[in-house]
Amino acid sequence: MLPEPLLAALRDAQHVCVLTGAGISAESGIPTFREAQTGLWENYDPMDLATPEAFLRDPELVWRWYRWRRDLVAEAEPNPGHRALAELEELVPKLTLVTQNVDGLHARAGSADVIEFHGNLFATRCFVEDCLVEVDTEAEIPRCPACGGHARPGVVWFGEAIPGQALDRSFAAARDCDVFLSIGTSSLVYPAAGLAELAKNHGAVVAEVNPNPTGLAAFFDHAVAGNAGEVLPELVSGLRGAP
Ligand code: BV8
Repeated sequence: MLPEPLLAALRDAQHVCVLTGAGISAESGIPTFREAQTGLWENYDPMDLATPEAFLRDPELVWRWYRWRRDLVAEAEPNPGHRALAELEELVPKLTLVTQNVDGLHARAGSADVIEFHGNLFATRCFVEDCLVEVDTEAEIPRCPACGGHARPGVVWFGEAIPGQALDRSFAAARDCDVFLSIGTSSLVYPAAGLAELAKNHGAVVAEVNPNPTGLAAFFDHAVAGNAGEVLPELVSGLRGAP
């Protein structure tokens, strides 16, 4: 399933940059961002709930949504796709892993240095001061212990800036890498979706792994149609020289 030229480029690469999206966590049982929300949330559009406006309008509803997602993720386990990326760190001279996901599964799979481009579901920040806070998130509307203002999930909402260090490190890696792998993302959300083009413009071989070819499929040098949980272990075996 894996094109030999892609494996050859990976074998020669000094620096591989990987961008993951919700698709890599789909095989852990976590609904992707755009597929129909299940159960209680089928009447809500995630694109609306993941905004500061939604939080200001109805913080209790937004917290219920995030608590539901935290519970979902707490029950989930990393899958072979996450674990293959953790192994990939040992097989290439330098690997930069950027994830749009907020579920923390890459770290739980053993990836050492994950750039969380959109924050983390289990972090909590003060909505007023924007500092990290420890709060009782079972409260209907958690409050900042310092200022008493609303506490909010430590994720990046639509219309909010990507954390500066994550942005800088990800763009530097896209410019510097020899191979860029875009895995399990619809490539619809910017600036994350712009990383592949930046990599290609700086000479990288770019590939996507997705069972459903995205709108960028024709742009990629290789569009591997398959599930991350199957393709990535095969990629690792190919690099290990296993048949
Ligand atoms: C920004 C965290 C500027 C929250 C997320 C108006 C105002 C401001 C900005 C904008 C605007 N209009 C447009 C924008 C830009 C906007 C944007 O891109 N909008 C899109 C929708 C057009 N971007 C932003 O707002 C960003 N910020 O631009 O700031 C700025 C600058 C300075 C100062 C102030 C502002 C911030 C975007 C971050 C939003 N937060 N998440 C939360 O999770 O609750 S994004 C959200 O979408 C998730 O993080 C998700 O990861 C991400 C992308 O989705 P995907 O991961 O791709 O998931 P999706 O479901 O779409 O696709 C899954 C794919 O997996 C599918 O292709 C499927 O086929 C595949 N798949 C399924 N199974 C498998 C699989 N693949 C492999 N294996 C499988 N088994």
